Amino acid sequence: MTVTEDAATTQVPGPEKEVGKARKRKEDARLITGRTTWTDNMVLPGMLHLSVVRSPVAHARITGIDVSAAKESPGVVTVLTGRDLADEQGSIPCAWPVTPDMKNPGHPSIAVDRVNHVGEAVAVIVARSRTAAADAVELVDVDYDLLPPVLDMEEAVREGADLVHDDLGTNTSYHFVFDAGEAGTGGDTEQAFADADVVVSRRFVNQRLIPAFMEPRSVVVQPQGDNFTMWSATQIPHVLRVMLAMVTGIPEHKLRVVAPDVGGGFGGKLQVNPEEVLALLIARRLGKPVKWTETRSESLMTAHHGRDQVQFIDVAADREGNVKGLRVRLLADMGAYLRLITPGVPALGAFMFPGIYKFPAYRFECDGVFTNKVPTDAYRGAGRPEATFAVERIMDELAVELGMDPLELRRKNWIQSQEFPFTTVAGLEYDSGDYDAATQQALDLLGYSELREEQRRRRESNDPVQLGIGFSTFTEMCGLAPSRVLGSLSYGAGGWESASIRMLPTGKVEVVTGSTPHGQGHETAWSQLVADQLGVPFEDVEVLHGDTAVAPRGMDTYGSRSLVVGGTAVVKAADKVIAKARKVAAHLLEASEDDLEFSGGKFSVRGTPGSGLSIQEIALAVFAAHDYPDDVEPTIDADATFDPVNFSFPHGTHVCAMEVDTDTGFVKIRKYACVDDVGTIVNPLIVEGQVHGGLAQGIAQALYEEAVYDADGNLTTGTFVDYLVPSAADLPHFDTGNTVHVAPGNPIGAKGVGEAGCIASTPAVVNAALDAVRHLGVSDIRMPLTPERVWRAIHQGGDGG
Ligand code: MCN
Repeated sequence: MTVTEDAATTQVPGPEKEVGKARKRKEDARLITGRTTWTDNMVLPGMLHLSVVRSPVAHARITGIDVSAAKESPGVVTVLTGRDLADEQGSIPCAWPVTPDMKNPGHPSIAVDRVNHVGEAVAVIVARSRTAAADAVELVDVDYDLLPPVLDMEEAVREGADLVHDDLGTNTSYHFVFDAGEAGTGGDTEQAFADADVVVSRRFVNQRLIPAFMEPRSVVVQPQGDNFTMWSATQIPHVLRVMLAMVTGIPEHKLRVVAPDVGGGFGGKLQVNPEEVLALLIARRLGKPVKWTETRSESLMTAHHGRDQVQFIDVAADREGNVKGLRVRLLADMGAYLRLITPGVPALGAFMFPGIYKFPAYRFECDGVFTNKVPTDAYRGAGRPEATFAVERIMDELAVELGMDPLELRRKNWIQSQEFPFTTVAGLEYDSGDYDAATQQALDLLGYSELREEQRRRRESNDPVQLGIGFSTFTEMCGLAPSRVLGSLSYGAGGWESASIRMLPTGKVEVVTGSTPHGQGHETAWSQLVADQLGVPFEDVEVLHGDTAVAPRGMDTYGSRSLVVGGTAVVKAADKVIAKARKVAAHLLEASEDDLEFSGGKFSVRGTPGSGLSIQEIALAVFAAHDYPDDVEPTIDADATFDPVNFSFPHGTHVCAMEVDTDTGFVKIRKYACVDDVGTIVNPLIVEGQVHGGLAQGIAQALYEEAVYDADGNLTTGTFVDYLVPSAADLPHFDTGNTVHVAPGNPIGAKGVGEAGCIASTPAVVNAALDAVRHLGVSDIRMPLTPERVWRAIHQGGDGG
């Protein structure tokens, strides 16, 4: 990894500082060796096990359920159906109504009289062991009266189409429009297109993906009288507690939710799962602890999916390559129901389609469409990868149309470094950056000129293996907050974050954070922040999270928000600790507060730096508190919240060099270089790891992964044999670098990194493959770029799909 810094805009941490150190993650030893408590490891006395009977059909009326044989099965305690739970199950919440008239059919945790996708719960077995529960699933006999499945979005919106929910009278949940002309952030889009010299139009398919987190979903519920504790492999214990209280009627103060160590989520655990509701209802009904852990095939088939859009995108420009307008129309597959933020995912993308370019006019329209498939929702990037893919692909197509170099076209149209802060045509205020600097560094890392030369040689010699180079120059809105925006879009969640710092008498520090890591390394990064602020050793800091009884306030982890929002709350709490400790230090040192300076963790009287009291000594002194005046409290603990006024906007340039074997259709990433700007970097090792993980997922969308349904609505990619998650061996070496432009919106100066690699990489890879074979008449290849699709596109035309 390389880092370049722009002296005018960067904050370079000193060598003695923790921030900026490539610390190995303190949590990793226990995570990697499994010496921790994953939810499924938990065993409680008298605990019962749940197994879910799931619909094998996509769309049907339930005409009868016979559970008698299952009830007789050895070890089975009871079997419950949707009818048994109808009065108490409520509806799984959707917290993001994108339009006032959005149609929401409601989502039962367990189907009562109708199923709308394969895998929907129709009965729950409660048994003394997991195997007894699983065996009895086979004995439940359900009669289905089949209805035609609605599986294709473009069919679903046609006049007279079969309906997923006939009581709604339509398959369209909502029609969301953002028009920059009407919003006052841009000109008249139709006029811009009418006046343009060149218009390029494309239809892209952004295929359905499965989050495929490492640890399957799991939930344990323990009832104690009318109190309940739930352990769940969730990203959102705080939001979940609020939502479960609303859905089940269990008072919030009687419900504690704990996310122990969680093995990945990627947005897939940003959800209120039907099984969490069912576990709670059944534990309440039986007065016994219960556990549900999904199998891997249940996970692929029923945990929410991501992406799944058909994108119609038009770009208008003049002959010189100045972009004049952007028009986007989306069909976004909601699946059968609206889950926590299903409708909001494409709506979030609405603000990112213009990318880093100065489009003077922009119009976005999106239809959220119901189909008989598992619902979609957040998956790493949630709306932003889809938008970035479309704009970065169409910029290449425009360059071809104009006969321009794709990078030159981008340069001509992107925001210049001196123009920040820049308000885009979508109304966002981009904070800081330098797209030229990141691009230059990425080209150097790639060895751009030599590869272009090799491309020319291969083309001239008609080599069966052709070489292409693809770009993605991207930005994203992350650091999800501010509440002033999010709180008005959704109900149930704003965008602030909270932290508490407890100074223990022996000088050790407990940091309580509302951010809930599930693989991001917050314990390490937060310790680095606190070590610097308070001047205490990194090792003396412990970070507590994920338990609503320990960390009562929080908005959890998603949208690359934790450092920018949660980390800042930690810094602010540390500042309050220092302010409180200053009072105590003044009293103990018999000096005025104004005469004290705080440096390297120590208060000393100005002019006598050798003497004084460390903040850790003060923590012990307040424990005794024997001679304090009334206005000095016997604690220096502090709480803080942070709610920024804007998102943060990391950016970067990703460049992929790709070999395409024109005889076989096999593609191979020859080299991948990327330079990301995530503002101040707290931990370079974590940042590089986050970029690597994101790249793996973005490249997987380009080359390997797709959730495929057959004509009856069965998921045909329901195992890891068919759903191709790449391993490290399938991925190239990554050459990564950073430029650093401090984010003005938070005192750390950081921007989020958790989704960057995933958002940026997909179009770079597809653009590279197309660049390799465009001279053979190929102008699109549908993702994922399987050898068969690539071969077909080269030899039979079309997008190979
Ligand atoms: N960081 C840093 N310097 C920066 C930015 C971030 O050192 N300038 C560090 C942070 O301190 C934190 C990590 O990088 O340790 C990620 O920070 P951030 O960008 O704030 O993202 P979040 O912690 O909010 O994580 C959410 C993000 C998302 S949205 C998905 S999806 C995702 C991701 O993180 N899912 C993950 N990374 C994942 N990593 C793992 N292992 N597992 C997942 O499920």
